[in-house]
Amino acid sequence: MPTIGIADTTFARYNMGRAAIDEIQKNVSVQIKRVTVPGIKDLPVAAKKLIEEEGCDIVMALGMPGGKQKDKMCAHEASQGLIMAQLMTNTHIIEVFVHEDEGKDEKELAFLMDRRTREHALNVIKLLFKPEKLVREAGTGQRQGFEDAGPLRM
Ligand code: RDL
Ligand code: RDL
Repeated sequence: MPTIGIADTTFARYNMGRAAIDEIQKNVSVQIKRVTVPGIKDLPVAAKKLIEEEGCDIVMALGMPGGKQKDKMCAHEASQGLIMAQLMTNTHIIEVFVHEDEGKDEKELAFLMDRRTREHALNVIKLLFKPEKLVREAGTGQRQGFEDAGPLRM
């Protein structure tokens, strides 16, 4: 049975790990390993350990960069670390970041954090079990959270 790793943070203002696990378990039967770290800069090593030490086949890295400039910098650094961890392990780490200023209020932010997490959980399932489904969606302007952009109309 494949193993999906879930790494999330205490900094986030919504329980993204719980949403991811709920969505995965609604759709497939897999083993899940979850870790929670303080913030997004702690996600790269947490994800790498899930892959190398816990045998995860794919990992979701879930986090919420804050709205300040230093948080944006922090998110960029965390992203680079996550990409490095993917290259070091030859394993996908699906980064799900929702910036705190993406929602116009707390309700919209919570909605977005839930939706983006769940939509990326479905992407993880496709990457693991049905990669041909993603090929069918190529070029269709998929977005996770708010509505899809859609394909270009010509
Ligand atoms: O290693 C401990 C912390 O440095 C680490 O957890 C950071 O990711 C924490 N952190 C910041 O220091 C910061 O300035 C976070 C943010 N901003 C942020 O916007 N989101 C986070 N962590 O998840
Ligand atoms: O690992 C899952 C996602 O983080 C990853 O697929 C990103 O490349 C998705 N993505 C963004 O998160 C974003 O803020 C994309 C863009 N912007 C973008 O402009 N174009 C993309 N992806 O193809």
